Amino acid sequence: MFKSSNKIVLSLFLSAILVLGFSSLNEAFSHASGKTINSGVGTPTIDGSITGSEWSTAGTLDFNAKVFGGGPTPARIFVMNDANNLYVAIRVDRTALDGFNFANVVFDSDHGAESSREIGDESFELFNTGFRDFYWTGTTSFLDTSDGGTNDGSGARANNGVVTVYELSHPLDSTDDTHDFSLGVGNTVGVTFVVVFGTTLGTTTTTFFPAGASNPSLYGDIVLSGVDTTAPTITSGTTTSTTTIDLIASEFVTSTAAPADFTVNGIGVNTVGTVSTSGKDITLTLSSGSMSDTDIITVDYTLA
Ligand SMILES: [Ca+2]
Ligand SMILES: [Ca+2]
Ligand SMILES: [Ca+2]
Ligand SMILES: [Ca+2]
Repeated sequence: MFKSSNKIVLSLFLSAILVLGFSSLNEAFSHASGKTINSGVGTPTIDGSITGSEWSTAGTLDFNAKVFGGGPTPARIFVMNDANNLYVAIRVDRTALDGFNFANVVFDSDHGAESSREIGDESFELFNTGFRDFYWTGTTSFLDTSDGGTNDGSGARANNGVVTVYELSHPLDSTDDTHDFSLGVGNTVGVTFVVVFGTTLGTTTTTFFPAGASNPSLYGDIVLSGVDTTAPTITSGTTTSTTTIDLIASEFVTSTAAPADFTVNGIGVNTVGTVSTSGKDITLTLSSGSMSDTDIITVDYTLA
């Protein structure tokens, strides 16, 4: 079989897409002291499991969750964002998935810290039946979809015998402006978290943290992180077949790296078909073209 791993020269050039600045909505007010979560940059997999380093960059806040028939039970909130989405995980010590449980995240969208919620304020939750995107009508929370809006985001929950984990995501700035917040990196937004445990809808115990949903002046804050737009330095590259290039980067690479992020130039080499990433390892598989041991290959990497 053709092997060329030490004979091809890989010249690696990096570039970055600039993330446009966002207008600032809301810098003037604050909520409960000591309840600010500085969001970290990251893109988790929404599957109800905190796996390896998945949430290692998250900002966290601990609280005690009441559970039906027991508690309080140690719990931790994790918050991350990337350029497009807000991610929240809530981990509660629990040995089995309850018959009925959900997690709800409620926002003071304009960070005004008023004593009552305002029309359009964001909330979203992972309910027994799945992810649900809400807005405040002025008197209650309604599904965005009940008013012509869209259900924006996703969620999953699972129990591994030790903890129940909820993972949720919601766009920072969807096109459903009437029913969703419009946030950008660097913004601060008021927030409170709600977890509900029970056996059925009628037998539940609810924890609000840090405050009940009705009074935003008592909420905590999430400060959205700026996003690193500098592509990782690629420290080495080898070809493991005539159509596969393995690259090693200087830092973790987002799991959302896509073929469009990479351009491969060389004799007979032009199109990246698939990209797989694992930590600092990036594997490009070409969908057209192939390499020989006399080619000089250039990889351009754009971090979206
Ligand atoms: Ca996960
Ligand atoms: Ca407000
Ligand atoms: Ca929506
Ligand atoms: Ca919404």
